[in-house]
Amino acid sequence: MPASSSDIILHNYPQSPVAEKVRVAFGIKGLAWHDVEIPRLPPKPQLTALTGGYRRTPVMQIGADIYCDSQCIIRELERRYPTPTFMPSSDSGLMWCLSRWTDGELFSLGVKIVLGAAGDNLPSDFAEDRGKLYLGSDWAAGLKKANAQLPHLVAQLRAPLTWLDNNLSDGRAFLTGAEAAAIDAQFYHVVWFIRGRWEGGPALLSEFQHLERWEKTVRSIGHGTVSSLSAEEALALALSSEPTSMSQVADNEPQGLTVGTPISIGPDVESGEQRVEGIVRSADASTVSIERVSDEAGTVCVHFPRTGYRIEL
Ligand SMILES: N[C@@H](CCC(=O)N[C@@H](CS)C(=O)NCC(=O)O)C(=O)O
Repeated sequence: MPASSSDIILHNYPQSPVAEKVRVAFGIKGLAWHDVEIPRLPPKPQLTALTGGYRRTPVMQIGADIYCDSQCIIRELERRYPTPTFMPSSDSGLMWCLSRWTDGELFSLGVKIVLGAAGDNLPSDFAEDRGKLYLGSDWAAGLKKANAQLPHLVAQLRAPLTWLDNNLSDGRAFLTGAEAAAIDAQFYHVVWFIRGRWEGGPALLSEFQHLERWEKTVRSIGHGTVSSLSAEEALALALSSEPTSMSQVADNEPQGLTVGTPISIGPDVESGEQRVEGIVRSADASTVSIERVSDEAGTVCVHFPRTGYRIEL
């Protein structure tokens, strides 16, 4: 079935833990979506034609609106499909703050354990690419250090696993109660990664019976309804659509952005990633959206989170 400009498209690949977070989020909301499989390593020309250079996984596309980063994707899904909510407890602010830990510190710990344990067994192109992305320019030394310090890294992970196992020990189905929340997907993706990609993962997790029960419950939610789509079809859809997001900058903008300000934006880490250029279409405390025009994708609006990203004017 051909995709329409209001359909959800996820650019991702099966092994990506951050994509798994979003796939579970689709499951929580029972959404239908199109799956575009992208390469695990750059170049990713059809993806970057849409994003303007952002190469990470996943990216969500709805017509000519392109959502970079799982934080932005989850926020937009909640806006477009409010029921069932990603925030069933009355703590949405706390949950967003907690997600900075799951997506930041916790994910990075998972990456160090998986890459560090694999050591010299990683294919060299993959080790170099992911090394630079997550450990910076001195990635080879970082990888060796992670390998040598594995027991220390595991101890860092085991503490929060113990806390959350304890949290689940009253028999609740999900982290905040009876309903699945965004934080379940946000925590689950790291557990999924550790279990599937580190040989010591299953043994570590077997210590936590409540966590393992929760893991099964989250897994049983599934990924919503998925159908595959080619990267060419996705690009053609962007070209034939117009962005639907509004054009507006909220008050008290700390970086002086206004509609039409030219900026560049990228993850706020020293990873050598290409920054994306465009003109501001909208901005508020949580999100900045830029407009770009290209022959391949036409006019697109590319959305980024504010936290974790650096804007340069
Ligand atoms: N903060 C980003 C992190 C995305 C991320 O680092 N994803 C990994 C895959 S799990 C990645 O991009 N790896 C390199 C690649 O896929 O090219 C998000 O939440 O979406």
